[in-house]
Amino acid sequence: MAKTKVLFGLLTFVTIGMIIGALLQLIFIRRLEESSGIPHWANDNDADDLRLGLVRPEIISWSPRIIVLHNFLSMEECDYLRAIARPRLQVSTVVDVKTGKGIKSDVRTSSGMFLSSEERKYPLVKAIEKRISVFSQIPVENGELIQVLRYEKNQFYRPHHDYFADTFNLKRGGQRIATMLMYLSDNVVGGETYFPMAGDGECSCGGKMVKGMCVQPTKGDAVLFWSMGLDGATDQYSIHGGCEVLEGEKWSATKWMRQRTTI
Ligand code: PD2
Ligand code: ZN
Repeated sequence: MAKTKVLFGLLTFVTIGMIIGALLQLIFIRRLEESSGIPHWANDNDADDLRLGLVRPEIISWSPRIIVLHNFLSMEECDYLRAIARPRLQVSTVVDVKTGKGIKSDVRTSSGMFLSSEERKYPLVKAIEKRISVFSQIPVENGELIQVLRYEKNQFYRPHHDYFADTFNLKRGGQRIATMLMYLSDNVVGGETYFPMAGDGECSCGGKMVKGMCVQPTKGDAVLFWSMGLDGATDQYSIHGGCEVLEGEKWSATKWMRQRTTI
């Protein structure tokens, strides 16, 4: 009986010792994580919306100012935007400098649609708009409605500026300051976004070697570029185009941002 009691006591002692040891180890690991700077963003809705820790910014040019934001959208966000856009696509237009209205043109041969102001309130769209606003440091209200574009084989968007050359479009919201161009599809050959005045190298644009910088349309990545310089004047160097798609379908989503609120 005495032996059993001793054995039981020993077992209890060892078990309690093991539990305390495990707890001490957990505290130690937690402290180590905290000191290494790895943040604890689990269950943080803001961090989820901003994809903190997932988005990787890469500055590719200061003049014109261009930043590639790798992993900016999740695959689900890309698929969602494509799904709501597909049934509503129409032949894309460009702004007529005389009237400020949209007109069909062979400068741009894609199809596109705009999300509605009602769709801006959908949680997924809201999260994307908030992310665009934080990474660009431009208020959500200054953003135009998101445009989704589809380029099929041989379609392109000739080099142009996103800032307005007409006065009509300046009335609501002022000039366009910056553009966030998000890529929604993979497996595209060609379809690069091309900046002829950036860098002093060469790149492949729709299969042709050109002077400037080209950004590959990688699903989930985004390119943020500025139509105005740090001096507040429109930046002619921000000229850019969508290279010809050689294989596959390129889908992109554009958010243009203005000097003032558009709402
Ligand atoms: O979709 C593109 O690649 C593209 C290229 C240049 C879109 C725009 N500009 C635009 O929407 O302004
Ligand atoms: Zn453009």
